[in-house]
Amino acid sequence: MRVWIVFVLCLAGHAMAAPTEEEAIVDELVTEEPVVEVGANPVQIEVGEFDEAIDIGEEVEEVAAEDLCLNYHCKKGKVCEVDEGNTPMCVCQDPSTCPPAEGDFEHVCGTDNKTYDSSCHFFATKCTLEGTKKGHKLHLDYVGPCKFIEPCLDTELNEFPLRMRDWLKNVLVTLYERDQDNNLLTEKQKLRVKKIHENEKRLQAGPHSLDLLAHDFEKNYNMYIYPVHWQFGQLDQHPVDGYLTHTELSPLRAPLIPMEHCTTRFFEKCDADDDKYIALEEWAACFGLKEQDVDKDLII
Ligand SMILES: *[C@@H]1O[C@H](CO)[C@@H](O)[C@H](O)[C@H]1NC(C)=O
Ligand SMILES: [Ca+2]
Ligand SMILES: [Ca+2]
Repeated sequence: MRVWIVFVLCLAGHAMAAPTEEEAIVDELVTEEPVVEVGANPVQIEVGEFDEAIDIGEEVEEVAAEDLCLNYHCKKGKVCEVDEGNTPMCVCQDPSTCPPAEGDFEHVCGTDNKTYDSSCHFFATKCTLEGTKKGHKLHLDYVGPCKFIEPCLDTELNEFPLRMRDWLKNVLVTLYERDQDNNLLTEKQKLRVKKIHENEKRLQAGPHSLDLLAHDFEKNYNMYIYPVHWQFGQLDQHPVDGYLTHTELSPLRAPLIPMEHCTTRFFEKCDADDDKYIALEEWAACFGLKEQDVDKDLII
């Protein structure tokens, strides 16, 4: 079973903070409760929600004839059907067969700035547009209904990586602290995070002034190298190739946009060569890492 990670972004005071004790639950998915609470801070974010969007291919496994669809996986927006020749295949899901949304929190906003009832409705609709230019350009933009998002000013854009970097470091340290039986981190990862954890000069989680964050980055630069790589590795999964597609970036980007109006601009700028992929080198540069510190081996 997939492990779902609920991160909490506490954005009060315009600061990204690490998850607090009760709020960040790392758990197997056992409930179907609303996972994204928009409105009151802190906002819970279900990072697992969007990785279904990833094309996992249409793989066939040996199954008993009676249920050929049982182990036949279709990407989100498609469902399995058996054709006349008894061959299972993935076909577009009819959006009307999606479970009805239980509230606004299930709504998603597409890059067409249209609100869809749920991510199921979104992907089913996207599937019907497959092969068209419109379908190719349509992505899930963010969670929640479409809304007006303030333009991101240049000064704000420059502040964004400072807070994001600090937040990544805190997420990782928090995972480490709760890792006793969950095995969220591999032994190798734990060793690396242990060093950050033991750093006495480490800034505690919580809102910090931008000056302090900038100062800390300069002073404790080495401490930030691993968290930036780690996050890239978390996202670069389908496939693991050193590049992030829009879909791979979605688990991070989609919940962040409604709260952080510079998110879109930040990730657009990250793709420095504008090829629609964020390469590890581009990602690292976005977070202020030096070229010589980009290391593919840190990810595995
Ligand atoms: C997107 O839709 C929202 C809500 O309908 C609207 O307020 C906003 O201005 C739109 N944004 C763009 C970029 O058109
Ligand atoms: Ca990839
Ligand atoms: Ca690129």
